[in-house]
Amino acid sequence: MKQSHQLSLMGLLLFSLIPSQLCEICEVSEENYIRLKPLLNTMNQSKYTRGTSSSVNVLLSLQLVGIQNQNLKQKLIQQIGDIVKRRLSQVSSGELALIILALGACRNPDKNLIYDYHLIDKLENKFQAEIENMEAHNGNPLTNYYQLSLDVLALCLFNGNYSTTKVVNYFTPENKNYYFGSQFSVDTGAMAVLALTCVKRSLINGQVKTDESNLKNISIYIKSLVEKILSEKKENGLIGNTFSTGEAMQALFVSSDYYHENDWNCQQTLNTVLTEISQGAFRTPTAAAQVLPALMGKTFLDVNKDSSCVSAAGNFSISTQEPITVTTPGSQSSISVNYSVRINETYFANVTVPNGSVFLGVMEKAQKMNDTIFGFTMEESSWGPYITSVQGLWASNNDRTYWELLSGGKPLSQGVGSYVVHDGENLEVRWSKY
Ligand code: CBY
Repeated sequence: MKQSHQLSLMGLLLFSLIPSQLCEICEVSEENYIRLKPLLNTMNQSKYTRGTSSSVNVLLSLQLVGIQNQNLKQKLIQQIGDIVKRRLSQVSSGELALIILALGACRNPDKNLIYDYHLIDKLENKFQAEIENMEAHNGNPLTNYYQLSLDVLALCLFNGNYSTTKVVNYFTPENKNYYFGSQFSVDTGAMAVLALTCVKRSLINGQVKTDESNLKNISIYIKSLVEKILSEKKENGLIGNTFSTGEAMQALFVSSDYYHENDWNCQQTLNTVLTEISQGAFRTPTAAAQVLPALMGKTFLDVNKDSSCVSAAGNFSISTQEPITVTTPGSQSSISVNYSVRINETYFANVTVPNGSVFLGVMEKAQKMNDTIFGFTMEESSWGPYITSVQGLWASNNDRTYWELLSGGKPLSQGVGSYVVHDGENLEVRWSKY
């Protein structure tokens, strides 16, 4: 091959590997901000007494979009401050990453907490522990790849130490941790795209040095993950399901060099999410917090833009009106459902609960009826209660086992604390592998 030819081929190759950093963003227009109000009401009216993650998710979201609700922000920062001072050892790697993102998102005094309490060093250690667990337990991290992606993202944005080669080794798109069973996890893939994009940008800027092949591989991974995310796009524009769409949008905003304009109709996705908001789909604070940034054209990569976190949206008021409670109309005051626990055998019960009850109400009633068969334990997560054991059989991240929730044989897309059950429904908790 002639040298000039070789040169132009090289140029072409470089051009395709180091795409411009332009972003395709569609966002809610100012006159439509009113349609976001239910999200803000949910975040504002929450009690934030349980767990850590929902307050962290909400603070990060408010900081990113520049909402000026000082009362709420102060309350959240104080809570997070308490966690940082008192019980950091109990916090998972991804939760710590979120804390760093939330505290670091704005030019404000709370940012100092990150450095005063050495949060970056501590995150490096927690990330290392995730990797060691993978090495000891068949590639299974202590938590999951959604959290590992958050770890890499926070380390990358706040100049922590991480090995680019390890990132390249562990984040290959074929890795089983992107999947639950045969289902690609859009939430996980989206968070990985954000993390890998940050790593790619710091390699290109020369902030981090590495060999060419790592940069090339990271670009290849982003492209492949973006394809997987887009292949989960539904006819109505949602990507994955209602709750993963916001994060998928963020991933697609930062990776527009890797797909064609016609591959994604952002406006359609945005409109469907707005409709879902009006139907009350985002009634938990974490759900509201995770969808809001994308709707306002923001991504987690904007965290280190060092802005003062004030925006046009900042002033729109938040009412104190109570959220509409979920009660289905009708005269029936109680309903009956079929509930079963499936391990190898299936154990049935017919359970009567008040109309409007959530899945957890059914489980509690069944437990009262027969504690040996229907006894269970749970822990608080950012999304509400998570079932950890039934009949004394415990879910395990090392074994990739969990208690799956189903209705009519189909997996639910909400947890036990938010799924409202219907009369005559066949509910099941099933011992499963992911
Ligand atoms: N967050 C995390 O660490 C969680 C990451 C996440 C990918 C998460 C979804 C996405 C997100 N945005 O937070 C996730 N789920 C994971 C990793 C998991 C696994 C947890 C174990 C582990 N290795 O960490 C696992 C076991 C596969 C899982 N989720 C199970 C379940 C079911 C829980 C049932 C129970 N035992 O209580 C359930 C209810 C699915 C089912 N049918 O059984 C489930 N998850 C759901 C529905 C969800 C969505 C919640 C939506 C909602 N409105 O409540 C979810 C947003 C989420 C939380 N899971 Co998981 C995904 C979705 O539908 N888009 C970081 C941390 C700092 O907060």
